[in-house]
Amino acid sequence: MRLKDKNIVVVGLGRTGLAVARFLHQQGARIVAADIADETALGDTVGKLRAMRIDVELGSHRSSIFQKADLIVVSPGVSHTIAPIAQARSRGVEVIGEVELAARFIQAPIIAVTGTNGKTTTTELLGQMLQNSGIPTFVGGNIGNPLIEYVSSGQKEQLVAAEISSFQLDTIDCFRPKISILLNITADHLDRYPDFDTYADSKIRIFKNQQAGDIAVLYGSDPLIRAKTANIECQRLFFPLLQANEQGATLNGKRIILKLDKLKPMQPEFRNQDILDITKTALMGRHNYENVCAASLAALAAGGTVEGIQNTLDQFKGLAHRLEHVATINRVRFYNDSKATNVDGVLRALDCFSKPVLLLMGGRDKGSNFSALKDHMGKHVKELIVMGEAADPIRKALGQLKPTKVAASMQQAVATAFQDANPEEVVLLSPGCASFDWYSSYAERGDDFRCAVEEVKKMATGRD
Ligand code: UMA
Repeated sequence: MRLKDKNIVVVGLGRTGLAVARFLHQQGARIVAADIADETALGDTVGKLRAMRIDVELGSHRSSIFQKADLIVVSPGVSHTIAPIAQARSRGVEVIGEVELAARFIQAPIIAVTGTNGKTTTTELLGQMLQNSGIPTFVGGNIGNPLIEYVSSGQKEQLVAAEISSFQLDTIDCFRPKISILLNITADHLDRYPDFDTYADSKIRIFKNQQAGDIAVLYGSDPLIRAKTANIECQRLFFPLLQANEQGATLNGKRIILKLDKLKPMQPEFRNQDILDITKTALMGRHNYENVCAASLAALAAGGTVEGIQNTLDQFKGLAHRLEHVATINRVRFYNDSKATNVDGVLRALDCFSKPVLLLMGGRDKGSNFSALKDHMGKHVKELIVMGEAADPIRKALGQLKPTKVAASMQQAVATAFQDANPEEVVLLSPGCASFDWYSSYAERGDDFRCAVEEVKKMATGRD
């Protein structure tokens, strides 16, 4: 792909947009960098762009900046359906996302991981399994470091393990992973997609360009995923297996049984029906064991060794903000699950606890159906504490089921929960919402929770 002297508009100037602009600048393109935010909101990004003599357009997306474009590259946070982009596309201008752009320059085979929940954990696990099998692997994508940064750096790893979101899949064209993973599809981002079907179809785009010889690792218990992938061209591996003629992995307690007798390439020492043991893993919950199955299958298909995979499972500590145990105070356990930004994430978290849970929810609503939590509220929750913009809709949907309190800050939510909790009970932040009402990211929200728990600890122990 030749970019020199091309007129390219980069839309959205977060981490992705800046990285795209840097890469295009390296390639000698003529760039306009656009964002609806103003200079103050974008911080030092604008200065960095101007230092490269890139034209910067802020405050709105004026149609005129797209008039002369040969190519438009959009960030994941920018919908490819907004009017000026749709108009440019209808005039024949090519519109792609950063993942598509990066993939055109990446020579190494790509293993792409998508799904509503569990993407980051699975991608991290996969990267470590391959590294521990002696295969140098770059890990990036929606996880936080755009793939285009890998291209710009000139790094050349043997494999690329990429977390890919539905937003990124919306703007692919030729992107073809050698191995794809689809972990699950449940309702999310319904503030951006018109309905669940459209969102699900975005996820299915991961298989769009896969061919015979490529591999798809699929969650086998979801009839929707089975139906939507029935006619894809590549080989399907399932977790769990439902039929005798299928290839994939089955979870049996804390053992994963691998059935891969028809799979190539494979390490010579791999024996069909080999078993992985997950007794030592720090990961909690069935959904995480499913993530382990998916990552293990993809790692094996990519040439990883059973030993490398097992070592990873024995050592993996889990990730911050995902069912992260942050403290136990007076025998009350505190968990930070700030990354649970949708209802399914909350369901999965609640399933991990047998003791009563004091559940902290809220944030910015993404069009979620909070009523889907009703059964789990009855089974697991002792008290609900709601906060942020979505406090009211959550309270209306669930408040009649269990004692419910409204908190004006994270600190107040944590202090209230601690006051109302008995020993052995669990205080769980699993918001079921985006964080952008009070915070810049789910990570900042999780950090705030951790600080609030620290405050409670100081008061409870009388120590500073
Ligand atoms: N903007 C416009 N026009 C618009 C809308 C937004 O100019 O119409 C601008 C905003 O003013 C802002 C910029 O776009 O300045 C933000 O773009 P961005 O959200 O794409 O920001 P990045 O920092 O590049 O982050 C993106 C991903 N963000 C989203 O998908 C919303 C990050 O995923 C990802 O880590 C990063 O690229 C690197 O690949 C975050 C995420 O929440 C973690 N992802 C969703 C999820 O996991 O559920 C999909």
